[in-house]
Order: sequence, then structure tokens, then C-alpha cells
Amino acid sequence: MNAILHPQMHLHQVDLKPKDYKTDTPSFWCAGCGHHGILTGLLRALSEIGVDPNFLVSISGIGCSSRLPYFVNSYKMHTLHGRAGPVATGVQLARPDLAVVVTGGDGDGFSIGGGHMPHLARKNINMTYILMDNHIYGLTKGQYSPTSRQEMKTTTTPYGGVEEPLNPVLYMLTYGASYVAQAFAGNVKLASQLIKEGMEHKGFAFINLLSQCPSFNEIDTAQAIKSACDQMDANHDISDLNAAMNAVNMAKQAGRIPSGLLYKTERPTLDQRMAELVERVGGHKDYDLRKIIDLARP
Ligand SMILES: Cc1ncc(C[n+]2csc(CCOP(=O)(O)OP(=O)(O)O)c2C)c(N)n1
Ligand SMILES: [Mg+2]
Repeated sequence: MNAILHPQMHLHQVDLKPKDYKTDTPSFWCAGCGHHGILTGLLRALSEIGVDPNFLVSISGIGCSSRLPYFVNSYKMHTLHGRAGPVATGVQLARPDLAVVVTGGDGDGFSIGGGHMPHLARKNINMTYILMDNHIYGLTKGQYSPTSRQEMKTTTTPYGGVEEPLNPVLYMLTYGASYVAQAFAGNVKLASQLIKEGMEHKGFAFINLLSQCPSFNEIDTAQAIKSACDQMDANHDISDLNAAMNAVNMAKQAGRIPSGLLYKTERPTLDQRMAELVERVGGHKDYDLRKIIDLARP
């Protein structure tokens, strides 16, 4: 394997405190919003790993959740609604030495951006995708989302909904994500641990963080989410895909939320496979997209 591909320059480089990863921009979410906890968890994870902010890219789509990159001391891209994944794919393939973190909402990731999710997972793009799942469109003031509970009354479902909600972790297990985890956003300790492990994982890491929206979702309160969470069984085999899917399905039927690391496996990432391909066909001797981009500059 070509050394330039995964120097892991972003890991274990610097000694910074969580607050050093926070920009001066105040995190302007509503008071009591679960997204605050996710930001805190991410800042702690970055500090624990020692990620060099110069090698960190935070990418989002559109939504309250998608504001998160404003608050993180990193390079960042606030892209189009639902398009953070493809943009992050481009960044990761062009610069495999960077740590790429995507954050976004349930609407951003599974409504408008839903078509991209299977491909991020099956291609095993080396990034960490944090879903900030508050079961509602928060930014646009409370419309039904694909993860909204059926009975939920929202501005677009004044009599309650009629659709079956989707379960993000079940989808990601099916799509082939190589790391799948879930936690309550308010459990900052667990959330930061799962983010840390996700960032250290080489491959597509998906972390569903269940967040409360005190402004537009009266059902999924912090207390309701917290009390519905069950820590995964200590004997759960994280390498067993069927066991992970069974655990999620059974919890779903019981109205419970399995929390912790559900599944983890190792397989080559897309950038690794591409480098191998280039080598196999006798292409660029030194596979380095930066050089190719430089050559293409006018
Ligand atoms: C192409 C496009 N369609 C629709 C919108 C309007 N819009 C902005 S954010 C959003 C949904 C946000 O919900 P979610 O992703 O769950 O994030 P949250 O605000 O709940 O954190 C929508 C529909 C948009 N900005 N662009
Ligand atoms: Mg939302």
C-alpha cells in the first residue's frame, strides 16, 4: 500500500483541550436543544484523539444540525441540503490524509439526502457521519421527518402522521456501513466515546445521536429518549451483523433504543481500492490526487 494514502496525519498529533476545538461563534441553537450535547461530544472526541485542526474537515448540509461546522475549529464546508455526503466523498478521495466529519439532520440525511446514504456505506468512504436525529425538521419550524413517530402531530401532519418511520441504524447496517453506533445526544460520555472510535475506524462510520428538539418535537423529549435507551448487552458480538440487526429489530418492536456500538468490521476503503487499481493498471507511479489536481490547474 502506498504510504501517502493513509499517513493518519490527523490522528495523535496535537495536545489540545476540547475548548480549543471550539470557534468563537456561539452555538446558537435553542436552549435545551440536544444538538448542544452532540457538539460537546465531538469536541471531547477531537481532544481525546488529538486531531490536528489543520487536518480536520467538518462538512454539513442544511438544517439546525448542519450549523455545527460553524462551531468547530477546522476547515469546513456548509453545502447544499442533503449533499454533504457526496461533497465529503470528494474531499476524502482528494485528501485521504484528512479527517472528514459529516454532521446533519434526519431530514438532511434521510429525506433529501437519502439517495446518497447507501453509496457512502457500500463504498466504505473513510469518514465519520454523525446523524443528529431529532425526528423533525427543526430549522424550517417543525415538519414531519422520515424518523418522526407515526402519531406525531406536526405542521405538516396536524392530525398525526400515517407513515411508518425509518430506523437509521437498521438502514446503515443493511447498506453495508463498516461501523454503526447509536446513543442519546445527552449522554455526552457515550456519544464522545462512539465518535472517537468512529473517527479512529478506517472506513465509513455512522453514528446516530438521538437529539431532543424542545421547540418543535414535544414527544421525543430528553427524558423520553433517555429512558428508552438500553445499553447494548456486554456479550454482544460487534462483528456479528445478524446479531446487530436482530438487536435493533427487537428493540424497535418493543419501542426501545439500543445504544452503544452495534457493529464494526474492517474492509478496504474506496480510496484504498482506487489506489490499488491505479497500481494494478500501472497508472500513476505515485498515486497522489494533489499532484493530479496541481497538474490540472491552468
Ligand atoms: C433544496 C432544499 N429543500 C428544502 C430546504 C428547506 N430546508 C432547510 S433545512 C430542512 C430540514 C432540516 O431538518 P433536519 O435535516 O432534520 O435538521 P434539523 O434542523 O432538524 O437539525 C429543510 C426542508 C432547503 N434549504 N433546500
Ligand atoms: Mg431534524
